[in-house]
Amino acid sequence: MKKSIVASLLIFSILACKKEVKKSESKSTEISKTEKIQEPTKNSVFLSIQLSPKSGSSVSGTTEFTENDGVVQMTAKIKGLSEGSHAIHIHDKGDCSSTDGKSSGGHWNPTAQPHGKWGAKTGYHKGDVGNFIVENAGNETTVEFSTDEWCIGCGDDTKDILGKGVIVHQGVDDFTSQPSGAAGSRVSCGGIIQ
Ligand SMILES: [Cu+2]
Ligand SMILES: [Zn+2]
Repeated sequence: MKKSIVASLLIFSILACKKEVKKSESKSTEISKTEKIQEPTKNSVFLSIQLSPKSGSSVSGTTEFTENDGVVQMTAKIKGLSEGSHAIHIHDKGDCSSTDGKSSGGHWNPTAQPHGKWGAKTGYHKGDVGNFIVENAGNETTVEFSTDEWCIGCGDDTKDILGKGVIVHQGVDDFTSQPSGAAGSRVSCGGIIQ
């Protein structure tokens, strides 16, 4: 009789012990969950993508997008371009599968505006980043652009660059020809995909 009481006490205390362990485990999970929820409220998003050669070029590089307090900063580092001016745009699709880069579609234009120079009163596409100059063909060229008219993954179709594509052109954007500024062949492409 005594033995069985001792045995059942032992089992009881083992069970009680297990329960306590479980309780403290669930507590710690709750804490880490709250920590994870707090992260996005900092409102900082970072995305780095590769630019791949297209149309028989050797133009490659990277493009980084950082969103802070509602402003998206784009930093593109491009090499393999010829000296002079070249256009860079955000196109409608993040699909760079075709050899000529045309799988990325036309300019990203969610607000149904004419093509133009960024900020023009007559209108411009949300993808009309513009032109940049390559001063030395042997060096990497950095292109910087920032705007509060974009976001990274916010879900607002008029602002969200996620799923779109970065296109570098061989030629110059004249800001007037429709629908894409007559910037010539697409020499580098990168899908804006996480
Ligand atoms: Cu373009
Ligand atoms: Zn355009």
